[in-house]
Parts: sequence; structure tokens; C-alpha cells
Amino acid sequence: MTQRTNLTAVLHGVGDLRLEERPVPSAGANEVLVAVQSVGVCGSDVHYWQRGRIGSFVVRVPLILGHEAAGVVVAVGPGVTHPREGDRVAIEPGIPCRMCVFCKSGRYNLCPDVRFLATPPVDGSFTRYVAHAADFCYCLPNDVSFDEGALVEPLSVGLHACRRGGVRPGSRVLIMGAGPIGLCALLAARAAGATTIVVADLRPERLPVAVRLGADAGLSAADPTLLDAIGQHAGGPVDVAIDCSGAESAVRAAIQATVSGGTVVLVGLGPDEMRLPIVDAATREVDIRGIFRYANTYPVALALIATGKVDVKPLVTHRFPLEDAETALLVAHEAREGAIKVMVEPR
Ligand code: 572
Ligand code: ZN
Repeated sequence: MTQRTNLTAVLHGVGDLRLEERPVPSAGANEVLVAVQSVGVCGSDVHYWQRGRIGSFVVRVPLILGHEAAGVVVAVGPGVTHPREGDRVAIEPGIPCRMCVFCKSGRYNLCPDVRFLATPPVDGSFTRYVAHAADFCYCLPNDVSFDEGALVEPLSVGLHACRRGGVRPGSRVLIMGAGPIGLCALLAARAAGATTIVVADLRPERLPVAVRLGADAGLSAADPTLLDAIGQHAGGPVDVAIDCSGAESAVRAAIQATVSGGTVVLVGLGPDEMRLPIVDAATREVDIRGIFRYANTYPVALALIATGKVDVKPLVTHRFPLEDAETALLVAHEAREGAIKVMVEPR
């Protein structure tokens, strides 16, 4: 049953999150109205709340945060045949223009006119009801929970990073950074058939988590002999290194640890400019590739979860009702109590 009020956590300025009743949106043409059940807190939500901007994306308040969402379709707009009322869905948050050369070639994540939830000026999903394009809502298989549906979003980043890196059966992979995205890259690399995966992070408490999720080794990124340790545990230089930290020293280590002819994928965003061994990379034909979010990952991610090939459930460490969205942001920010993925549950 659709309620008439729509409790929403609204960002009004740096550090100023308020609960408000907003009108329930109506599903426009080709849209569905979704009753949001689970939303993951992403690093970008924390950043907008703490700093009010990411690069040139400046929060024009008020803004609703949250872009990792799943819920139940409670109404469908004109023209929608699928999904139907009552369907449980994962929401892919970026709606591209569908008409530009990037959209038409399938690389719709590169669409210059993409509208992405919780990226200024587009509102997100820390709310009970959102209207969203029907074709960017994917039905959850029967045994896939709302939390898992929401986790398809960060898992998509990990899958896209592995695709860009060319991770395949037998690959030896290094992942720098064991936060939620590093761990999703780990799960995606394992599902892609990587035989050896080494994860490094500065925070020692995160390393056993990576090992529990299937890493062959969890190494301290602070270790001055990190490169040797990577080589030892990976059995030589790695085929693919995925940096999920954005730290200059980590990207440098990623380049150095990668085999000639291999690939480094930059996922974490740090400073605009870095001092890197770029001639070493060039002369060893180490490809350095970036990623921008993801494309064409939702159906694959849902299938991997439904078939048990990827288990994202252990990533969820905390759950809060929508009323406690601010605490959720704080716990995620401080990575308190071993927090990995913090979920907000507007249900
Ligand atoms: O889940 C997707 C996602 N993408 C992030 C950050 C968090 N979550 N990106 C990093 C920031 N960029 S951006 O271009 N921007 C703020 C739009 O700097 C997007 C991708
Ligand atoms: Zn995100």
C-alpha cells in the first residue's frame, strides 16, 4: 500500500541532514514507483555530507543522498509493461540519454547527459518512495534479498573493473584497498576465475575480512617490503592490478607489481595529479585504464548472486532505519566497529 507521506533524509548543507516528509512522487511515462527497502551508504554519500562536493560536483541543497537501492514496485506509469506492481527490484541508479554515440554503442556509463541518483543535482534514494525508469529496475530472483539487490551497485563497480582489467580464468590479481569497492572487486575477480588474488590495505583490521571473502593473502600496504610480499604470495608479478584506494603510493605499487604486458585499473579517485613510474609502465607495455562507474552489469551481477557464485551478504555489517540515516553516514565515515557496508532501511 502506498502511503501519502514520504519520509526522506535530506542534506541541507555540510553536516546538516534532516528528516522531512516529502510528497510521494508519481511514476511518469515509462517509470515505476519503488518503495525503497534497502539502500547502501557509499563513500560518495559520506563525502557529500562531510564536504559538500566531489570535484566539480557541488551539492546544491537540498539534496537527497543514496544510490545503492532495492525495493518493491508499488505503481507503474504509462507505457510500462515490465516490471509489474509487486515485483522486487534492484535499481540501477544512472539513467543515460539513450541516444548519444556512447549509449548506442553500449557504453552508456560514458553518456555526458547521464542522470545518476544522489549526484548533484539529481536526488537519491534515502527516502521511502522513488520514481525510476522502468528499464533500469531489474527483478530480483526469488532468493535474492533487498540488501543483496542494493549491493548489486557496488558489485557492478567491481565487475566493471575486472572487465576493464581483462581478469579471466587463471589470472593473478592484486587489489589495493579492502574497503567495500576493493572487496567487491575481489568477489568479482574470484567469480571471473582468477586463481590468485592478493589484497593490500593500510588498515590491518580489513585484511582478515578480505581473506574470509576469498583473498589468498591480505597484506599490509604499509609494509616497506610490500612488493616482495606481493610477488611471494602471487607467485610472481600479477596480470591485473586494481587500485581501489586512490593513493599515489598504492598506484605506484600496482604498476610495479604488474607483469609486463599486464593491466592496471584505476578505480579509487585520489589527487588530480600523481607522480608515477609512467616510463616503466610504458616501456613494459603495462596498460593503465580507468573506469567510470559501470555499464551492462546488473543482469550479470544478479545472476552471480542468485546462483551463489558471489556472496555479497558478508559485506553488510550495519543496518539502520531511515530515521537514523545520519548515524549510518557517521558509522560508514569512521568505518567504526569494523563497518564495511552500512545499510539504510526505509521499509
Ligand atoms: O557507485 C558508483 C560511484 N561512483 C563514484 C563514487 C561513488 N560511487 N565515482 C567517483 C566520483 N565520480 S565523479 O565523476 N562524480 C562526482 C560524478 O567525480 C563518479 C564515479
Ligand atoms: Zn557509489
